[in-house]
Amino acid sequence: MHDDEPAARVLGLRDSEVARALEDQGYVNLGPFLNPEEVRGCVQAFGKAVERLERPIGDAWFPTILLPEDDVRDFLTAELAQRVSPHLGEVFDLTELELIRLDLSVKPPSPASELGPHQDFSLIDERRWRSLYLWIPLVDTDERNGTLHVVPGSHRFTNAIRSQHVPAVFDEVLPQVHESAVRLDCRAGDLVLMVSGVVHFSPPNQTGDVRLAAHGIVKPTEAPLVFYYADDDTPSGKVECYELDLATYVRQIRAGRPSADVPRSALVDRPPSSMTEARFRSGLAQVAAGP
Ligand SMILES: O=C(O)CCC(=O)C(=O)O
Repeated sequence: MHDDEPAARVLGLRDSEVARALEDQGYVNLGPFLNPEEVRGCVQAFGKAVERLERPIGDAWFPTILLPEDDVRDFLTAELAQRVSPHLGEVFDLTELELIRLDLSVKPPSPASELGPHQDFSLIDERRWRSLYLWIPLVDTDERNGTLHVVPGSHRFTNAIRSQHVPAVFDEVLPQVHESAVRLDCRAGDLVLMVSGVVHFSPPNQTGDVRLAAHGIVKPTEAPLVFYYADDDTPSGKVECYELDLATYVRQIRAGRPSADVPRSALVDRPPSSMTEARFRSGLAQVAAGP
């Protein structure tokens, strides 16, 4: 974000105080959202999906949107949508916002299941609009099973342009990230909302059971999806923007440069790829000073 540009507003929330909290702090736990039966249904769907995979799920954290098995991925999204979608209108004005992703965040019981500090990829032009990340744990979560941790307000001073090909890393400030983060202990079925762009992480799952969360993204309906791309052929210091549908976006994460018939919609300045301690500390001070 440039200092001279006003920050994009969070639009489409039914509760304006929730919208202000999201703009200011970048996250909010709205409490109970799915009922116990709906939570059980989502967990059972995961069990069926694993049977269909006929292979071990491994030790590392993964989102099921990246499963290569199209049928299993689609099965899970349909099962989750059946339970989550009927509630979305309680929180969002669905004439303004649309759900563009819904899958499972799977944290197997393993030291390898840690998910380090990161910002999610930006899916829209965050200088104009805000998209929101939904996180709905399907078990009670705490430090032991690797609950979500967030750095309050970090969407206000970190990169607005992020993708597989335009990374934003926090390796230089790991102690500061951990010191400034808030741990979100939740009950199964709670809804946590986060502005896409907030720095977050989840420690390894040290229990004996897999830790599941349904997670998704809503974005303003009018905002096109943007795939940010850069390689050696990109003009120095710039990022290429392509407007794609979600399936193509997910494919391009692996495939890289879009084919020549996809028009480039813009060329924008490339943000710094690694967060420095000075920038992180000054960002935190700006957040502490108020909205
Ligand atoms: O479920 C988790 O542990 C966190 C998931 C997450 O950070 C993500 O999907 O970006």
